[in-house]
Amino acid sequence: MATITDARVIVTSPGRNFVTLKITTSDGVTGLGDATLNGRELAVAGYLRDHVVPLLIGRDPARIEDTWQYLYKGAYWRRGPVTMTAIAAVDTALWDIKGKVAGLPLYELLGGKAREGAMVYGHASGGDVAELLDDIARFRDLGYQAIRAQAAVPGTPGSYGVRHGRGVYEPANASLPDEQMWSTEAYLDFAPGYLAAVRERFGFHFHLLHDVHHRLTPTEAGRLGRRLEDLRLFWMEDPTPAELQESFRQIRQATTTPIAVGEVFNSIWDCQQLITERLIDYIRVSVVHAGGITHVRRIFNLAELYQVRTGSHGATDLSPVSMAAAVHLDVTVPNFGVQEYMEHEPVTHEVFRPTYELRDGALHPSTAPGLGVEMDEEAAAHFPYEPKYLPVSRRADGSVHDW
Ligand code: GCO
Ligand code: MG
Repeated sequence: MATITDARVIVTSPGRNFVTLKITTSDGVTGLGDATLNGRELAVAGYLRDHVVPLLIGRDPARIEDTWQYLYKGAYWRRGPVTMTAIAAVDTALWDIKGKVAGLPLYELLGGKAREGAMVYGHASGGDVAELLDDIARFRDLGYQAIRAQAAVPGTPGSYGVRHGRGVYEPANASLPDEQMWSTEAYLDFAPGYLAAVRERFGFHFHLLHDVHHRLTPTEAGRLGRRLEDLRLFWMEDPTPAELQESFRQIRQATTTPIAVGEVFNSIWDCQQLITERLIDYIRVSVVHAGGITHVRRIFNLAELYQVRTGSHGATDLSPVSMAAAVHLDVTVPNFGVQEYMEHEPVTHEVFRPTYELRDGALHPSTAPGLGVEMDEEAAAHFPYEPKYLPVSRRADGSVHDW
């Protein structure tokens, strides 16, 4: 029996911070797992180094489910983003190893392909409506079949989801949290108009998405969803913070605009009511923040029973290791909906070399064994960690709002 002989946590910042777990076995096989929790990276690195790595040495790398249960139940303290991101990294690395040992790409171990590629959505944004429309045109030219649209709300600098200059949108932008302004009234006056402008200019032959980023009350969200119905959105994302899951019943009663939730969820228990009461249409959990491939597959399977489709989170803070894992899972599950995909900055690929490919608006996994991602550790050492926080938002009266 092979055993785990080494597990190392690598923190690197090629373009942005990433935490990666690299596991090595006595047969010399290595596996990678993403452990990046945006703005709280070192908490996961410490959890892994201090409390998980010592438990891995000497274990059988083939026993993925047993290791998952051991780390989840054995900690006594369950769930939470730090714990579940750490478990995810171990789980993903062990699946990578299993694939390499079998000589098979991960999707084969997960039951084989149900589709050739995973349709992705890209992030179009603009400082004003004209800029947004130009950006949508760019994504259409690149062959995207699904596009998310966000424009800066006039009078509220730092609106969520809007890219500055030509680079990728990166919300974790400051060494202490940037304070941004929020006005629900300004947003609700403005957003329906620019989403309508997108449909007027480009028509209905592509999927249009929009992220509300937890900013509204259920009443406001219901009203917005109703106003957007004729635009036939693919989804309205995170209309309201999801701790109060029954609040989605009210949104449902108000509108047929489909709802996507779950990028901040970390376990099946966070999704249970939303899925089993069909209060959402898409579940957005990701491999890295919800306990790895083992646990996310369980969530997707639950969702399938209730005709809830998948739409995993895939912003730049999910490393290419996560993206690879997501694509392998996406092509196998029957209830796949869409995969979020933000291209990483070119410098990120000096460290992480994924083999998935974007063609015709879909990500295609390669046939390389395991995840199909290499990590250049020498290159990683050239990009030391830089403290970076997500912003906070405040209302006009100075009080803190949901960001
Ligand atoms: C999305 C998300 C991101 C998050 C970011 C936080 O839909 O892609 O809302 O933009 O804000 O990933 O780390
Ligand atoms: Mg989002």
